[in-house]
Amino acid sequence: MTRPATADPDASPARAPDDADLSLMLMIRAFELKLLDLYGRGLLNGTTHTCLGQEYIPVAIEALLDPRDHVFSNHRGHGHYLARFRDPAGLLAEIMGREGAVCAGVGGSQHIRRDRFLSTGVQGESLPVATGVALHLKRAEPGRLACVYVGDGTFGEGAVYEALNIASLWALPLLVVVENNGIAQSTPTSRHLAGSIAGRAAAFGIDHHLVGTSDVAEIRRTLEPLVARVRSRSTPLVVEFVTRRLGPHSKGDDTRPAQAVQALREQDWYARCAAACPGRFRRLDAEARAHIDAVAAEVTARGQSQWEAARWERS
Ligand SMILES: Cc1ncc(C[n+]2csc(CCOP(=O)(O)OP(=O)(O)O)c2C)c(N)n1
Repeated sequence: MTRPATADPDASPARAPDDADLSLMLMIRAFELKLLDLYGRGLLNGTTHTCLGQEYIPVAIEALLDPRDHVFSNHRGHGHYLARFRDPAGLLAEIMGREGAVCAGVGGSQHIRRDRFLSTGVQGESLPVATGVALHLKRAEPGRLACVYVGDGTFGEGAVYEALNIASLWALPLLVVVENNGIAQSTPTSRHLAGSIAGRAAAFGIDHHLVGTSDVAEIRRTLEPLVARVRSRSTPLVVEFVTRRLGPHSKGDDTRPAQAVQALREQDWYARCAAACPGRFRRLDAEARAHIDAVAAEVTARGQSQWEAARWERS
């Protein structure tokens, strides 16, 4: 689906999530803002892509998954990781290369492996890998699925189509979550995607569902039976979220006019939830920020992580 970057697809009346979901969304938001702050103060090395504006997607999806399902994430994957493990200290230590890092600091922001979670910064790489894992799950663990998060821009990668072809042909339990934020780095979706994501799924005979709301309860209600079908029938499904990237692509590289970004901010789930339940929102937001401030202070004070090659080779 192509659309102007400023369209407001989230027309549903503002309803705030329950405390647990809202706290998790706010924790992810606070984490991402803290990364930009640390980066701005010269305390973070390398690169990092925040999911500001998209936090509700993994929060909604993760509740539909089982810990034994596999999750494949991408370069914009902090929210995917935090929704699964709720471990901001381990992730921040990983990004900062400090003791206690999830992958001893060798993966950084984009390349994380933990249990059945794997992220990569190589666009399109996770689709074929997730498809292979879905084949394994179909044979060895029926009822389990592989969930892969992918951006609209990554639909320009040929590997995506090889994976969709095989997933459909072999009826594999693959859940493809497309985070269509209307832009890929600096190129609007309307200028890089011919046709639509739905049309591309249809070309492979794969069901497609479009989500235009950021209401996590509504998203789950709609997706629950569809995800159950991926498990029971072992068939792939593409779920496309119409969402918004509020931050730059990585740090200081936003090419969009300031008014366009401002328009997106006005449609953000954060603003909607704040308006829907101001008192509860303020309390939970303050708690989330205080939690992440404390995590950042504690992790920043840790020593450098040590990479023990032997330990990783054995695992
Ligand atoms: C194979 C490959 N090509 C190019 C890049 C550089 N790159 C990183 S993110 C990105 C844009 C991805 O856009 P999209 O899939 O829409 O995800 P978004 O950043 O919008 O979340 C590009 C081109 C890369 N990491 N890997």
